[in-house]
Amino acid sequence: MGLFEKIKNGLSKTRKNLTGIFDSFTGANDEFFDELEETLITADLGVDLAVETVDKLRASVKAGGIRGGEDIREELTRLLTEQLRSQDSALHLSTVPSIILMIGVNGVGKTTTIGKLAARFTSEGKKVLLCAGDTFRAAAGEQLSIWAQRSGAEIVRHEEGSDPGAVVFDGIAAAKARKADVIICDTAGRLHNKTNLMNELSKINRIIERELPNADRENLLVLDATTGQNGLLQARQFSESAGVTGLVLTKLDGTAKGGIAFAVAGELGIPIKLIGVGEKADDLLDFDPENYVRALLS
Ligand SMILES: Nc1nc2c(ncn2[C@@H]2O[C@H](COP(=O)(O)OP(=O)(O)O)[C@@H](O)[C@H]2O)c(=O)[nH]1
Ligand SMILES: [Mg+2]
Repeated sequence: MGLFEKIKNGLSKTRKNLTGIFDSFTGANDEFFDELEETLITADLGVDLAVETVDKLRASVKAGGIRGGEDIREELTRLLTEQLRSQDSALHLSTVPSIILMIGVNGVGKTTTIGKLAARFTSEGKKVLLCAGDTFRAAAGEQLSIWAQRSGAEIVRHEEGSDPGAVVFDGIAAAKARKADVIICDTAGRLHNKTNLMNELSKINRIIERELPNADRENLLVLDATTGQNGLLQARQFSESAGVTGLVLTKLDGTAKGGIAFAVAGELGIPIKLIGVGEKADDLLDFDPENYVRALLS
């Protein structure tokens, strides 16, 4: 199965619901718009955005030129793509070294995404160094070591319970000494409480700023797309306290409804940069707004 098919499969529930509405289209009346609005809300778009989108669609219909369900589908595709397109989806990692800090709550797919990125970069001939900054559990370092081995990346790892800031500090020093192209730092998603976690991320941020003041840097927040609107809450918290330059939406091969992409992009203005569509090394895609919307609507 191609990667695009995997997203299409994952988003099939939303697509079927929307397609049902388009197919049964008998006219742009209130009933039609209400049903569409409800379906968009159910698809995790969020109430405000669903209402706003349907209002725009109403205006387009009023302006003329939209007749059948197929025209409506095209117009909705245009409106939703627009919602995502104002964003810069590219990863900016031109300096040597450049650095990625992967953040997000437990279980969303941080370590897996690091593994996938490491595989991508090494296959491009880049030298990659991983920092095992999740020292909360030994298993986390273990998991990252396996990805390092698989992808041919190097890894800096300390023992369980040690200071994540120190791991990042050592990782940066090692990357400079070994002339690595990209450093990717893992972090814990769960600590004794949220304040601890946010303090730790601030500390890591400060270390990176001090040790690599001129390096290109991405703070990628990983969100599990199947958690719906809760993802929006997480995005808000992390972007306030940890500084987020981009989002990674994972598990889009699963039961995700897909609307969360529009909600986070629209409400927080954080660009989506990558999407995860499985557990394997090559199950990672650059985010493409139009493809994403087409996977939902066509
Ligand atoms: N189906 C699917 N599973 C994923 C994806 N990304 C991660 N996972 C799985 O989600 C679970 C948690 O991932 P992990 O990387 O350990 O999360 P972390 O706690 O944020 O580091 C693992 O079982 C992964 O294999 C994805 O895109 N699709
Ligand atoms: Mg992890």
